[in-house]
Amino acid sequence: MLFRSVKEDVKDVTVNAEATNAGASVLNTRKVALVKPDTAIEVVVTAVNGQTSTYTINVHKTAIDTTSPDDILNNVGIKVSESFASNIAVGSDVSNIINSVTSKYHFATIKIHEANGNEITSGLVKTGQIITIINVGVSKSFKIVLYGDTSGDGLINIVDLLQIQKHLTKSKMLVNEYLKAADISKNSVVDIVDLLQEQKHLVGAIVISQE
Ligand SMILES: [Ca+2]
Repeated sequence: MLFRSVKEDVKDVTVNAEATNAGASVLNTRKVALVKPDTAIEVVVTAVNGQTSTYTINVHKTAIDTTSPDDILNNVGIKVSESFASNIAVGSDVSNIINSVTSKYHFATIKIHEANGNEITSGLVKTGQIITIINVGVSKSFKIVLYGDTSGDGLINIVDLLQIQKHLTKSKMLVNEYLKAADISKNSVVDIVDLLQEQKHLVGAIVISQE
């Protein structure tokens, strides 16, 4: 049996079955009204030798979910603040975020782009990547913040430590989501405390919290 979901306002579906075996024929190609929440559609296939097989397609109407992009992310455990998305574990894969959203919100669309604009469906989650959620005509984008990853490569290492240091000495300033990723203590100021926490993380004395 095949299962298909449609939105609750869909009134009918057209069954357009096609036989993959040469010589087999498919009957019952037709339009079917969807009156009830679940409709079973039978498709009869006749083989070359005259034998018939019946396949059932179960069409289920799903209520339209008007959850906002912010709430969709919050409900899968991603913390949204203004246009930033955080609380994602270091080392997570982009595909996990996509799956967690699409498995819970069937009709929502999620797209993830690298900071350079390339759309991706897998790979390490990094500071600066952009999550876009589209649901019932509402679209919103969020910049990913991985606390401690100021370089945007998805890793926390010496490169990030040096970037925070350069920011504090004002030789090279961090901005936007990269600045936010440097606020490891999450008190809205990037200072020596954040530098020390990054250092402690690198030597394994603490694990930077993404919450
Ligand atoms: Ca990094």
